[in-house]
Amino acid sequence: MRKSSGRTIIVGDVHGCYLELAQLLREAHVVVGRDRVIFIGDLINKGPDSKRVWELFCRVQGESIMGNHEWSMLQLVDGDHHRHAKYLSDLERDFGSALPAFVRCVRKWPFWLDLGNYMLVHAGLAPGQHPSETDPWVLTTIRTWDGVGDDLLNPENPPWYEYYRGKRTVVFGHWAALGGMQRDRVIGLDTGCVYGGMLSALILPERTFIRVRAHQPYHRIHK
Ligand SMILES: [Mn+2]
Repeated sequence: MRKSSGRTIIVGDVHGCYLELAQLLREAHVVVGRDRVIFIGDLINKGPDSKRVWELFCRVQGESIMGNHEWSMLQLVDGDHHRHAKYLSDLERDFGSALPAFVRCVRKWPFWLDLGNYMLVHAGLAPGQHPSETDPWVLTTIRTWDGVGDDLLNPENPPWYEYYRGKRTVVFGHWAALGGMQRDRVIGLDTGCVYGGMLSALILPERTFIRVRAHQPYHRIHK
């Protein structure tokens, strides 16, 4: 059992940036078994070293919610069509014989996590809806809200968090172009490490941040 004195360290979108993750966890002085390390999803793809990210995730006894990249991996493994099919062959090459163990691990990840004062979700929430009644597709991909939920990415529409009225502070990733954001009850943790930005973590209960600069851009950003 974890001691109550442990911190909770919530890590933004890693996307295979192993070196930056290792540095972030070092700077956070993570105590394995005492501190709770929770990832916001999208540990894999785009960056250089998804497998080593997962190995480090295991070493710190990490937990994660589902990112759209892990979810699309499960869909591909299960034989469903997905437009990001090319990522699976990259993962097969990167993970080799360890891929089935990673897939088994990811199948246990929830789409959201309620920490009491904080609600964790990879992309965001639909207005007025608890994540338990929200389509996982929305939870893992939403950026903007069109009034009905058909078009979750249109930059002409307001960001989903403009509509958020809940009590808990929502912590999310997924939207690197925001460059991270912090409001009263909304915290964005994706600071675009894989695009040459930074890797961010939120430390609770202090509500402080640690940020590590990317060693280099590993992938081109697209909207
Ligand atoms: Mn994402």
